[in-house]
Amino acid sequence: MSLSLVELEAVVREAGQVALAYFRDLKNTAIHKKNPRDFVTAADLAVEAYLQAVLTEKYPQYGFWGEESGQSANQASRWIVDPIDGTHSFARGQYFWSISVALEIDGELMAGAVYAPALDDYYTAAKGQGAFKNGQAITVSAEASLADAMVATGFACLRAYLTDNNLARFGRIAQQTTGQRRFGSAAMDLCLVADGQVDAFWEQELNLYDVAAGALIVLEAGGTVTDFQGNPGVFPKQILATNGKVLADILALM
Ligand code: 2AM
Ligand code: CA
Ligand code: CA
Ligand code: CA
Repeated sequence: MSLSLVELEAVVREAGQVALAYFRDLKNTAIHKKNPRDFVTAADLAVEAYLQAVLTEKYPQYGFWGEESGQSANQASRWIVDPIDGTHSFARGQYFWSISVALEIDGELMAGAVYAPALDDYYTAAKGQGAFKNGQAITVSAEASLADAMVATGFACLRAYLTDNNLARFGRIAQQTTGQRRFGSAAMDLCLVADGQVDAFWEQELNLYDVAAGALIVLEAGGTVTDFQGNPGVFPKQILATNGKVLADILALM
């Protein structure tokens, strides 16, 4: 079968139901630490197993790469999956976590879906076809003044041994902007840029499965995706997404 966005939505929404069953019963949901600051729950594993089984069955021509299970043989064209982005939030019963699914073919992002089951918000984009939230077209904000901007970041890199751990950068940008948020799910943060809810988002030390779907959604909503020097592209170790209008001012502070 060739890719159907309607089919993809049904699959990702069903994966959301798998996650919600655990989310509604957190007391009985097993949580392990992969390392002191990276958690995995029974829900992460169940959602990824579900997506791998269904996507591989429906689309045998594409390989699979998931955060928890790793990479299948075919990686030239592949699904890139983060079963739960924002596991720490999930495990605490908070609402900002998402399922992120991207389709990449020969290094090019072709489709992306980010679903926040606890909010029932479904974001999607396909290359050249625009970005959508719950079926409605979305675009980045029109905010052009950094002083009036609302920005979001994350601290996946907040490790004692990293000298560039985002705290100084956050301080610089926070002093020049009106609003700052830290939601805890990079995939969702990118969708908030795409939907104009924030004007920019940046984070360091992420992985492609955190940002692949969200980056395409930002681009299709008319935003920019660059590294911290402004080079266009999806660089998970240094990702900056903006509405385009505050890009230059943010870059000057990175
Ligand atoms: P996760 O919930 O899938 O692990 C929040 O700042 C972002 O950082 C989320 O996208 C989160 O994804 C990711 N993250 C959390 N712990 C991390 C770690 N130890 N290394 C890299 N990324 C991490
Ligand atoms: Ca993780
Ligand atoms: Ca993640
Ligand atoms: Ca994850």
